[in-house]
Amino acid sequence: TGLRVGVIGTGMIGREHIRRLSTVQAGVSVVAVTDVDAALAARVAAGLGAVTHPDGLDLIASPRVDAVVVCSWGGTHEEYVLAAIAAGKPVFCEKPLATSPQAALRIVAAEARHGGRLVQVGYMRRYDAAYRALKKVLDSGVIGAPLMMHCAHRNAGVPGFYEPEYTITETAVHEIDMVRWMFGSEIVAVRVLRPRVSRHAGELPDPLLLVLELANDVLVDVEISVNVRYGYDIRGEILGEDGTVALGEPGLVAVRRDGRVASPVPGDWRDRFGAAYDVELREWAVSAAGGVPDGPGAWDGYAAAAVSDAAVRALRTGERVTVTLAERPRPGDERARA
Ligand code: NAD
Ligand code: ISE
Repeated sequence: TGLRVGVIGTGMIGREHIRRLSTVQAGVSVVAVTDVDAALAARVAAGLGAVTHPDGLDLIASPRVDAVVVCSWGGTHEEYVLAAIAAGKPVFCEKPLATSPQAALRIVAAEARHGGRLVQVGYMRRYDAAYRALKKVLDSGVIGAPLMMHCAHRNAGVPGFYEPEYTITETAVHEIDMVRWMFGSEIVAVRVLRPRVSRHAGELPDPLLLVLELANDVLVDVEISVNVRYGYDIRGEILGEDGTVALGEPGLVAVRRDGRVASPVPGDWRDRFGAAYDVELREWAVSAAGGVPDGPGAWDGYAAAAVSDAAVRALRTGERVTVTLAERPRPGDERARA
């Protein structure tokens, strides 16, 4: 019957991932789901022919579940990822891995004690064709040594429960992970600048400008805007010593009419990153069925949490905040046994 997956959290991205695990990936079936909204979980399960569990820990313990996908709210991720590690089951956890660096480090330590990789974190940009093409050009050396990167992360709007700090912990965290991967260098300090607030911002600090300093002296600026209305717009351009490379336009077509050129802007993350999630989940399912995950892992989740935490402090204080990462345990490391 192939890989039997249990999904915790059947909200927006939970249902997206269930659909792709059930339809895009051969040899995978979603056999169990759970959600604190039991009626929602029951509806999703009925559509799949899956069973529901009263809670995430019960689902993880089920002998019918080989691997776990965590799509509940960020604050709940740590408990489920630790339980999956304790059960020795591969776990794909949506970002963020945890909501504090300390919690993420507990996961890093638990996985090191287990002695091999079980955790993958949902940083899907690493699977996006455009970001991969950008990295390929950078790594080829054709634009020379990188100096700076300019990024913009714009959401058309955000849900009502979106808190001010989510601009960092839920949204900018994607760029935080992406630049560590893109440049193979850690972020060592962060500043958050606050321009005039958008009239669409409500209670949110929107927009923001993050300045990320990397250990290799590359400087990255990230515009975060979460109420731009016109669509979901993700931009990135790297300045090198000999040239630049930028993400292309996301629309696949351009319509020329009445003296204008128009090309579509994605509506939300589902439109923009749909194909990236497909690759991400496919590669994860293959590794969960027998290989070792090579996607972003617990350590990447920890590093992102540490930078996020610094950025939240920078947002609150207006100061430049430095980031110091803990020592990385090796698998089976004695220090992780403490
Ligand atoms: P959502 O509110 O639509 O869905 C979350 C679901 O989890 C809800 O149905 C909620 O009832 C359920 N839930 C909460 N706590 C639970 C618990 N303890 N046990 C079981 N179910 C629980 O939110 P969403 O937009 O789907 O986001 C979910 C997670 O996915 C977040 O961590 C978010 O950051 C991440 N996410 C990632 C991306 C991406 O681009 N990679 C996009 C969207 C969301
Ligand atoms: C959401 O949780 C995501 O992960 C999206 O990719 C991001 O663009 C959005 O801002 C977040 O709220």
